[in-house]
Amino acid sequence: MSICDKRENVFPHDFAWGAATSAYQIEGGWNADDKGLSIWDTFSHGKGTVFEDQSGDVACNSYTLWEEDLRCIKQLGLTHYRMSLSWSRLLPDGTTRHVNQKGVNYYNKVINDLLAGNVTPVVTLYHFDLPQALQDRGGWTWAGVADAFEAYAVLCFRTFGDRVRLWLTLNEPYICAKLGHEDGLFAPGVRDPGVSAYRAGHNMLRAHARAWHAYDALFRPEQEGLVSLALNGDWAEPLDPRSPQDVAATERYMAFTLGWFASPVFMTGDYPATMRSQIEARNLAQGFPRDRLPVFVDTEPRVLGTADFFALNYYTSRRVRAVSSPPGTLSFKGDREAEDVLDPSWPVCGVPWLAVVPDGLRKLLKYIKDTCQEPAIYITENGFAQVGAVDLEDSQRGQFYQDTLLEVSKAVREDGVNVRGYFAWSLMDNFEWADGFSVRFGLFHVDFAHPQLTRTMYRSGRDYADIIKRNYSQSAMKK
Ligand code: GBH
Repeated sequence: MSICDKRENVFPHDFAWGAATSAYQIEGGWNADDKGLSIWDTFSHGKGTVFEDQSGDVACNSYTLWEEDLRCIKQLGLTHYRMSLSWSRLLPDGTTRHVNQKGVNYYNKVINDLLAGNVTPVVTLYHFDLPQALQDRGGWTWAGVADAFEAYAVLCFRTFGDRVRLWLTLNEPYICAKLGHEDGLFAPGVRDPGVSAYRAGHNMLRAHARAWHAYDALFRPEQEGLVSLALNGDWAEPLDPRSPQDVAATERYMAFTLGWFASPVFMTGDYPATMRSQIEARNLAQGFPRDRLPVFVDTEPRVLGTADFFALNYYTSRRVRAVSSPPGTLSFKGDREAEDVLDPSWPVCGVPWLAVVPDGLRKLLKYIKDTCQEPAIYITENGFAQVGAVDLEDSQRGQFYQDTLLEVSKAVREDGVNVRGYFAWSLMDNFEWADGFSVRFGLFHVDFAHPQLTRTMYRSGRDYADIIKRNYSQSAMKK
């Protein structure tokens, strides 16, 4: 039975039906109106970092074409829209010494237009685009970045918090730490295996915690909003479920991905025990620096409990097997001693990394319920990519959303998971980071060759709108 046939009200009446974007991926206007540079401006302007040397200089030009985006949002019938703010558009040098009023005006208009259209904004403060001026001081590996982030967050809460009630501080610190500082595939393009990723991750947690505490003390009493951070996580299962090595490797894999950030914030206040023991054992055995995985100190604001809900970005699932690391090579993968592979029975959509496994989401939701003290959960990203020739009749993607939301409804109804909302990635095709414009995640097609950057609804956009309408009106009837 498909989700469309369900008579009963499976989603809560106030379930958030959303779509998501991020500033650098859609805005363009990279140097318009006094915007400062971000690390993605720098990184994408370098040679050989992005597919065909593309950049987000123009992207969907949402800085100018916001009203087109709003039309798309309304056409889908979204109740919520997740967007991010460009730190360096608001604070060109990353600090509050100079606030760029034109940036403030832009986001005020976006937020006000959403509210006027009865759409609830969900605002991410940081989605991969650190001000270059802060990178020049060491970026996320520099301890002072937490002060700068706190000041930026306070400015945003003060400026927009009278209208924004749902905040995300950081998007996917795992990706920023690992791809940005271990692999060098994302900005800032640092390749410093086994060291910088942990340091960057630690400072991101410190920064997040500062922002949450600032909100809690200064703004929550009046604004009554909620603050969290968006964590990405694949669901993982052992390649060979009968192999104790693979089972243990799967636990390590989960600890070194979702657990890296979920454990300090939701579970224990520290990194997962397996992560600590793996890294410490390797430091000892191989003479690596002993302080590779930083320590949480109690002279700093506490990290445990600094999220008012769980925000999950889920895309795919993995099979995991144990690998032993070659001695003497310092690396994240070496520390983890776990390797992920695709299950040949899973269909892969577009990009090689995206195996389509909707029931992996259901299992991951249950896992989060069980390990993170039954938090309220928003699925802040989930989506399906298209590559190559554009197909506006993308019935596969519509089916994907249908199948996935059926699994979410089972998590709610059968597993008792408190899922509060779902955000499709993405509202429209956009700059897909290192893959440039070659990978299309949109519910709307964007014609990047056309000067107007025309947005056209895919068939999957109609399908998603239908799902929303059906569930929304059903729940309205039941209310
Ligand atoms: C999310 O990142 C982001 O929040 C969003 O901005 C992005 O557009 C969306 O997902 C889709 O990717 O195997 O070397 O090709 C998810 C992080 C980063 C996961 C790139 C897959 C592929 C690396 N994604 N990664 S590779």
